Amino acid sequence: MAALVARIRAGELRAISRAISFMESDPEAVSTLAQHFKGETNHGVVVGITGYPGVGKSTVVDRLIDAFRVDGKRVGVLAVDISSPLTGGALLGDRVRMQRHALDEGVYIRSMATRGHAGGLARSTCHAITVLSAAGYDLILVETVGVGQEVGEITTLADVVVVIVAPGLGDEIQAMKAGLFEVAHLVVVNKADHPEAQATIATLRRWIQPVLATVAVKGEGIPELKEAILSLASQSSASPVPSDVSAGGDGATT
Ligand SMILES: Nc1nc2c(ncn2[C@@H]2O[C@H](COP(=O)(O)OP(=O)(O)OP(=O)(O)O)[C@@H](O)[C@H]2O)c(=O)[nH]1
Ligand SMILES: [Mg+2]
Repeated sequence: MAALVARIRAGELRAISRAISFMESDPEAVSTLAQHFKGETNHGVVVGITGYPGVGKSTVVDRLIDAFRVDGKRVGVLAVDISSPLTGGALLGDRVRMQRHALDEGVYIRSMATRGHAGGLARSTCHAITVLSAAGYDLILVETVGVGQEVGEITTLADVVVVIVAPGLGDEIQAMKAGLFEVAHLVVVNKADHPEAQATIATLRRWIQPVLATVAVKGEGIPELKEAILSLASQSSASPVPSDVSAGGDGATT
């Protein structure tokens, strides 16, 4: 285990994957690794990217990877699949889209399934964040679909929560009802190339600030989003390492 930890700290991708898989399947591995990572304070900025299926979360993440890499930052991505009929097929799309980063040593991308049980997102994602932090990633981007309890769970894990919506009033109202905007540090209207986008942006800005606009497929608005994320992260830099890694895999937070 000590050898594995050393390889994780050296940023070895295979060691990182092994440790995350280990922790997903073996509560004992969780507590052993937790001992090694205990007291770690210098962790990457965790950014939650959430929103309804198809709003463009993965496309935004893909472009953010580029933007952070230009700055020389190392980026870990956790694409969390909540295994619901709503998100069927999402994982394949994520993998294909982000595949172009596969040869970049500074980027680690992993899809995670939560198998639909309560607290699943918090537990397995928290472990993965701990491993990526130990491996020295500067940014850890967590993509989750913003439905159900995952909405609340992401706030416990992320330093900065970005809620993405697409133009069209229906989506906004649904998101409001689900409490999505309440957890947001930043709201992004993606697909700003859509004819209805300006109306959506104007409506949202009456209720909430800040609202950014992006056209992720073209990379538009991504530099501004990156800056906004970094600015918010510097304000919340006192946040501790996720703490439930030491809870022996039962998902309890302390
Ligand atoms: N016109 C337009 N299309 C976009 C934009 N961003 C993403 N898309 C398209 O929207 C579709 C969904 O994008 P994804 O990035 O897969 O969306 P997602 O939110 O990750 O989807 P799930 O993971 O399935 O919930 C794709 O076909 C994208 O090419 C944009 O800014 N403008
Ligand atoms: Mg996606």
